[in-house]
Amino acid sequence: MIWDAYHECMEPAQRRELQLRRLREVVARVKANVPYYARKLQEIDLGPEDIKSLEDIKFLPFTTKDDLRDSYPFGLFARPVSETVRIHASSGTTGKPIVAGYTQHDIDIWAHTIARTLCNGGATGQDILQNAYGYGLFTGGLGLHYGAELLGCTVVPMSGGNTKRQITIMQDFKTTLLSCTPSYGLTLAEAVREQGIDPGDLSLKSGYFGAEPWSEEVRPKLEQGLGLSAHDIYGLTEVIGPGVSAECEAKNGLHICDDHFYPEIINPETGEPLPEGEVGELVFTCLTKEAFPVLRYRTRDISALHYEPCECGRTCARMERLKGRTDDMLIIRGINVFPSQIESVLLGIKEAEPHYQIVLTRERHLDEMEIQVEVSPDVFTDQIGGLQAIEDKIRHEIESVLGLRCAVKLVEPKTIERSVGKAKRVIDLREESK
Ligand code: DLL
Repeated sequence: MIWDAYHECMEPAQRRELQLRRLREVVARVKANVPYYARKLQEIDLGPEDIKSLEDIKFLPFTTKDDLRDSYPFGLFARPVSETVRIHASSGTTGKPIVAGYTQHDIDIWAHTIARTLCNGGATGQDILQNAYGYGLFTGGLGLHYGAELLGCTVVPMSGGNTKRQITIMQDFKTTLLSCTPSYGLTLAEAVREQGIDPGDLSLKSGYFGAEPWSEEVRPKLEQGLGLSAHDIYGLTEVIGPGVSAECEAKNGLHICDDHFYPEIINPETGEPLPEGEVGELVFTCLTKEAFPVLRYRTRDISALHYEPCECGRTCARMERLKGRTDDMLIIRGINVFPSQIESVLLGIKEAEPHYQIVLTRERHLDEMEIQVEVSPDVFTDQIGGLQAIEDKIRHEIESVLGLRCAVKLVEPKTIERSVGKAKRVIDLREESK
């Protein structure tokens, strides 16, 4: 089912017309109501009337995470706080959180984009959604919740954690949809296996996994481990939360709700827009939000855009599965490494479990990388020689893919901390070990 066929399957020319009109409107709104944007637009002497085509978006200023931090908490709101009905925030790893405000209209838009997301993954109003994203300031829990209710699903607001109870509820309520981070999905799959439950005996049909990177190799682990079809869903607090884009059943990129969130790909070094299919930094402009619309927000997420219609009938732009972030790229002895590349290698090795950590240290000015990875319990009880051979195999694979030597340490099952939300994969001790 397509939730909003009118907007999701629009003719490209008609879509562009709608986007252009909304772009002019949002520029007018922020110019009138957000002193920061009013100043920026005045500096370049640009107003909504100067935007003649969508390509003119390139003249608009970027917004960065620093701009948001500098205006903490409500400085970039286009509506007084009294007109908002909800606040969310993302903690991030450094500094002040990013704060997002929503009017009732924004909450309604959000619920619609989530309803689209769920329908993308095959949901209908008959389904029971077990929502294991965290409820609270994080956008995952409440974001999914309202969209699922709008669609008519029965929502089980579990939040993250309490794994045993999650599985009992899943069995007793005959949950058909699951939403959580992919790393927590793996934790749930592991618990299902440990309890001797056949995933086929669960009622799960589709899973909505996002909020953190996951590689294509994780998909079969989630699908087989939980007996469902795994869909990638993407979003960020600064733009709205989840509901920005999601995979349909063709799983050929994530459909962007681009009548609300206008996407661009830019060269992260020069800021120049890049053509269709080229890999660069994702940038979003909120076309319809009232309380906190950002212009050309630089996400630091790396992807590529495609515009040809999908076999499912949707015509909106698609983004490729995220390749990483410009700021989680590790530079190890001068070589650029994304944690997702390491994950792909590990999951290609059958003895390795999808639970790992990358530990970086610095010894005598040289970066060292150790990959700690769990092996399955039956492998771990094997002889030491066997373990050594697996370590060598992983080391060799990593070296041939990344061109980088590293240490590999196989660790006992269950020694790497299980996440209930976003997993922490990289432990960078290089500053401390200098
Ligand atoms: O993680 C919103 C969300 C909730 C998305 C639930 C999907 C599901 P933030 O906490 O602001 O918001 O984090 C946003 O998480 O810029 C990406 O780097 C990363 N991220 C989100 N979804 C994906 C995904 C939520 N599907 C940041 N794949 C984004 C890879 C993702 N990374």
